[in-house]
Amino acid sequence: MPFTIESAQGIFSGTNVASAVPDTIAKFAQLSAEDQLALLWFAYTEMGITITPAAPGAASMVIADGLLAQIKQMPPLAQTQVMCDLANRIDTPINRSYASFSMNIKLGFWYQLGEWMAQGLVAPIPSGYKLSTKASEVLQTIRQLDGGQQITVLRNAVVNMGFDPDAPGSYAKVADPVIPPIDMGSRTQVTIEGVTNPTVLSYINNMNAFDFEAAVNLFVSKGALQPPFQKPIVGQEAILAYMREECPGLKMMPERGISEVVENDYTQIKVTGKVQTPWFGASVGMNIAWRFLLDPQGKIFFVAIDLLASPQELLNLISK
Ligand code: ECH
Repeated sequence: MPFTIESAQGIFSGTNVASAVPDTIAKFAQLSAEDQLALLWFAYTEMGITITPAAPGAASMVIADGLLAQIKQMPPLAQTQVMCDLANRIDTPINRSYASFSMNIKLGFWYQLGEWMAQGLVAPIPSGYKLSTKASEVLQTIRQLDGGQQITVLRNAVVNMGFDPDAPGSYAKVADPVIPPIDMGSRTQVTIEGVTNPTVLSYINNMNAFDFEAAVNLFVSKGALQPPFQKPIVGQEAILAYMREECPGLKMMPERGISEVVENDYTQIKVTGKVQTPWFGASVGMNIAWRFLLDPQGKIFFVAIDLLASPQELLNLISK
């Protein structure tokens, strides 16, 4: 085989990704639980953008309702303890339930706790809480990130909390309901300056219609999708499970791209543009690149999604 997933990861290697994000996440992970929670509170409230809890999965928030109700009726000290335990990722029944939630339910769970903290129904971060020097530095770094990078750090913190007895990164055990795709008549069609490849256009159009089966059928059976700062997810079945959890409600707005035939009649295509998450809608546009490698039959062998370092990177279509 001319390409392996490993070698495919190197296409368009001149793409500058937002490495400040994994760096910040690594520094954040070293802080105490108290500092982590306070820092998240400061970062979240300072961002000043509003969240739409009606994001996909909101309908299945009932899954978290029991846990939320349990926490709400606890005395304040016990509430603080639960939140610290979540951040400390120790083995408790609450932490195990939390870890079984899908990504959107974890986000919805913290969104609700945040609302209750603001209303004084759940123990807030003590007023006058002073961050350690290290935590202040991390908060300062977060302030300097762009909106898309900030919400990636926040999401990562939320996703990593709790106690998962299985391998980290295992997909949610409590499945989200499968969201029906948008009907054919109401689908949007994108255009991409410089790219007319039907597979790429079809990928974006299917993703925007939440038609994940159709999107996955564009991949070779052992194809791979690599999300930002993650390892590739390999095989159609795993990609479909991932998309069902992570992609409902995403809006993909590709802008421009470049397409080139490479060795053995494979085609590499880089597309840059923006993605919006249903949580923040149009108020946060993430600058991203898709780096596709298509086989000679036009099937997706590999696609990496990168969070770009800066808006200038949207114009970087250099082939190396
Ligand atoms: C409070 C204090 C105590 C501790 C905590 C708190 C609450 C925090 C809350 C945080 C909420 C954060 C949210 C973050 C949402 C982030 C969403 C992101 C989405 C990125 C998506 C991308 C998609 C890319 C992809 C493409 C593909 O083609 C294939 C698939 C895929 C404050 C109470 C914790 C409430 C809501 C970053 C980039 C384009 C790879 C998915």
